[in-house]
Amino acid sequence: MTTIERAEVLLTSPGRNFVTLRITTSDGVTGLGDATLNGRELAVASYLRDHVVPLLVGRDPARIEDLWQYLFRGAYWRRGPVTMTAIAAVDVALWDVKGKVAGLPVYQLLGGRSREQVLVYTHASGESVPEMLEDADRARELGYAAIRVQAAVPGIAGTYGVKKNGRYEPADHALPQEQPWSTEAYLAFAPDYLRAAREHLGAEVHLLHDVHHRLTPLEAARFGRSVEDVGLYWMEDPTPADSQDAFRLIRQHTTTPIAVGEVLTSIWDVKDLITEQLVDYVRCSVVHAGGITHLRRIYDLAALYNVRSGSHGASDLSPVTQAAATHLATAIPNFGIQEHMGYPDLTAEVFHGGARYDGGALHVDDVPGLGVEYDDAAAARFEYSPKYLPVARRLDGSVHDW
Ligand code: EZ4
Ligand code: CO
Repeated sequence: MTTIERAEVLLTSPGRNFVTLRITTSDGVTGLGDATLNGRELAVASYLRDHVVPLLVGRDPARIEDLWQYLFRGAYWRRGPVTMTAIAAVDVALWDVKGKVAGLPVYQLLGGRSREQVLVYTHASGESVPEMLEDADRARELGYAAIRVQAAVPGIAGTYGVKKNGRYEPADHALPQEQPWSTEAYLAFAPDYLRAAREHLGAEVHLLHDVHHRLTPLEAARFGRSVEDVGLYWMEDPTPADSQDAFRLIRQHTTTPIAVGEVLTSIWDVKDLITEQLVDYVRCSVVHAGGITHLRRIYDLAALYNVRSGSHGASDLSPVTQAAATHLATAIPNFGIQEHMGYPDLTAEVFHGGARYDGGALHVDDVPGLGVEYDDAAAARFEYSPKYLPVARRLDGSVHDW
């Protein structure tokens, strides 16, 4: 019988930190899984190295579902981002192995092609509204038909979600940067720049906006209502992630579509949102929500309730995740849209291949598995060093929500 012979946890930092799990079978087939949890990378690396890899060696790599259940149900401690990212890394690496063994791209193993291409949205942002609009023009020139727009709130230094010097990398400090936050200033400013973006870009562009969990349910309801004329594709993460209940109130008051999920890690965290149709898009990711196996389960539940996918795809999710998400998006019936930011130039020196961007969409090549290779020699040139996401404080000094 073919067994899992080796599982290695690989750390590298080609432009930013990435953790990768590589599984090698007794037949010499390798598979890759992303294990990157932004700002908490070493916790997942240890979870894998110290507590998961010893359980994998000697097992049948073909039994993806059984290994998923074993690692999830068998661990006693369930859910949470560290656990679910570790399980995802194993799951995605095993799908990669299965594809290579079968000689088929992963989307074929998931039921085959449901669409010709995977619609993506990218980010446009600026320290000022004209700068944001200029960035949106650049995205249009690159062919993007869907754009997430964010502008720095005047008087609020270092607004989250805005590029600095043309680069979007929120986790770029050795210790967390503390950023001020004012809900009042944001609410007074954001509707106007969203309107300016709509006027500038015209009716045919999909416009998205990320609230980054900063509002109360009532504030989010009012905000959603106040931008209904903009016709947003979605309002992302309006409230802190802990409460699915919050969305009932938001839903009663606005027809602005709602997307949520990038910090949610299991089907139980989105169950009420989906079954009560409180959101329009689920944005969980392959890497943080238990891999292809579990995200597929979430999206299948969503399909029953007319909720569509909108997988998180920021650049802290590695090219392995981007490829896995694109395979899944190619196969599922209820795909909505996929986030696509691209990576720092150096990233391609370590991760070869993967999903290809062309004409506003992502495409996967018909190669066995996920189609991503990891270059050990290149990876060795980029040493991991701790980097944190910022922490938001209100103007009175107290910690605000994500
Ligand atoms: O804050 O990926 O939709 N994208 C985002 C990102 C996330 C980071 C967190 O690691 O909101 O900027
Ligand atoms: Co977001």
